[in-house]
Amino acid sequence: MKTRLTILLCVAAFALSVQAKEVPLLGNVMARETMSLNGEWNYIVDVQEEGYYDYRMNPTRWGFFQNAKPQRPEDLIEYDFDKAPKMKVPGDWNTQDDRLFFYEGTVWFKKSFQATPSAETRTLLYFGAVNYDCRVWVNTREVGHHIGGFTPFNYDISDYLKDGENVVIVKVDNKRKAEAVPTQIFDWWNYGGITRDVMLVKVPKTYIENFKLQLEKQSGPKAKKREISFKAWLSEKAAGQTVTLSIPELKVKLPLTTDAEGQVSTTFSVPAKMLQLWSPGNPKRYQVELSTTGDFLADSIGFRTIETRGKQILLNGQPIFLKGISIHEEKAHGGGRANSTADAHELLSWAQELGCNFVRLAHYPHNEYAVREAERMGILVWSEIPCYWTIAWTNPDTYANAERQLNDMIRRDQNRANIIIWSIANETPHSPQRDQFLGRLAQYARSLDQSRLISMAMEVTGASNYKNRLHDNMHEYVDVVSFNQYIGWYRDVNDAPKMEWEVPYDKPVIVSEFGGGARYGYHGAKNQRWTEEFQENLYIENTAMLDKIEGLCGTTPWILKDFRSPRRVLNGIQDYYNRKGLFSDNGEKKKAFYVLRDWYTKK
Ligand code: GCB
Repeated sequence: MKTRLTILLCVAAFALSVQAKEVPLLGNVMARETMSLNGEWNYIVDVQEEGYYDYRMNPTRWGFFQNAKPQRPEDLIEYDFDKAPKMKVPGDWNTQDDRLFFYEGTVWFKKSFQATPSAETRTLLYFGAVNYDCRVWVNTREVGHHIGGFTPFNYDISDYLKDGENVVIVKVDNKRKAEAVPTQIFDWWNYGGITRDVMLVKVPKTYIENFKLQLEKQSGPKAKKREISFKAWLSEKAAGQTVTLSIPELKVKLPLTTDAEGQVSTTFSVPAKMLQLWSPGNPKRYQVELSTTGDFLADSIGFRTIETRGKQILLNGQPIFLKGISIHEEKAHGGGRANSTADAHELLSWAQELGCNFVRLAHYPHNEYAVREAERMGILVWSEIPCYWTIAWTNPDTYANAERQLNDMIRRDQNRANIIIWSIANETPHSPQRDQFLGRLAQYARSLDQSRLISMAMEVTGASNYKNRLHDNMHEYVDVVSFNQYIGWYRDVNDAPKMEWEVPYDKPVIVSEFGGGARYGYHGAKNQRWTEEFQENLYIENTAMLDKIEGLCGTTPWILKDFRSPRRVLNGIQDYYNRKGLFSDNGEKKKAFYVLRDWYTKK
């Protein structure tokens, strides 16, 4: 009886020490006062989660997050972070330790840092992304648990810090699960680890949590004034605070007073003549500043409108053809997760060489550097959450997870002029449950952001006598009807020239994928699989076929570069790479590159 009581007390004490301190996502983290925690972190590979569960599979209070050290010679402690090897954060573990190339499981990370907490400020611990499931402790106290591998999150750790040395420990688990988003199967490498930046962010006690600034839809091409709407919210429901918005180049300076929710919102106008609109040909951005008595935030923001009219997509009121390409977040050379402006620049320059004005950042939200670099270079973006293939449509936790990822994707990037499409899914099997799940997601996206288009990559559902028909109940929810098709690769080899298309909706159409595989340097006849000639011919026939689709407003062929995938096992050809790239994994151009480039030149 006594033992049971002790156990209960221990469990209660353990539960009390576990307090979630997650706070809503901080917008525009790059403009804040930060201290980077990037660099070398010690790591311990923990196949059986020995550092979290005891031998009865109950969470143990003696886990690795205690960062324990023997106090007496006879003490038994079977781990030691300080003797463990180190790896780079941000970074995936698969490409940093040969033993972990195929590893899917738990790895613990530890970093020490110096702090001087002050009562006047708060400190947030910000993670750009951790794949997939992570728990975080600061000075042995758990601060939070996060799932989802491609979106940022932050904890207020002010009350956990001490003067001098502090320790942060992160348990990362990238095991695939049926109820996860993405689910158990997906065609890309499941890179594990702390894959994006980690930092401490110093903010005042009440800080500007996020804001949204956007150009309202055209009031007609001849309008003398342009309307811009602005909304900002503080971290606390503090009424009567002044938030000043200024855009010096546009001579805007607006002091606004917060309401009971700690929010300000307004719409103001600027002379149309004065405002240069952001576009691929002129990616103009304005310096925007927000200030309160204790906080200051600056960003470079572009103004543009995006809308549809019948089967057209209009950028700044003008029809545009989206010359796109799909991209995975993998480094241009050698693989591994990309996470820097330089990584992004290399991939995006290749896209520009192809003649692209648009990229599909597949199949999950890419890092913020990539989105910002594309914006600076004048490249429009389709951004997506990983609702890919067979999601657990009836599981409420899965829905909550997907919605959370959508929320954080939008909240992070809502001021990026180049993002024009939020995509909520890719190639999902039809069912009423799916429609309900995705319909809800589409409505949620719209409730957060009415200034962009919503789409998803659908599939061709019926084909007979060379007639392809798209039917998807989700057509009602999207602004742009997009679909993937693999004629010439997975089906109907040689038949692309005969194909007809029917997309029975009065909405713009994007072909969000087409393509086929080729091993760079492998040559042969055009009907020989895996040769560059096969892929070249596929692009010739597909582009001619796509020209016949009524309302085609853009394409994002699959894919810019060969990328790692565990599903691609063919020795000597694939070697764990999906070979549908127009560039090889070493950056060499395949013949099909030139076909697409020439087609885009004519568009
Ligand atoms: C698709 C998927 C993409 C795959 C591609 C392929 O339809 O959307 O993730 O990698 O096909 O290569 O099969």
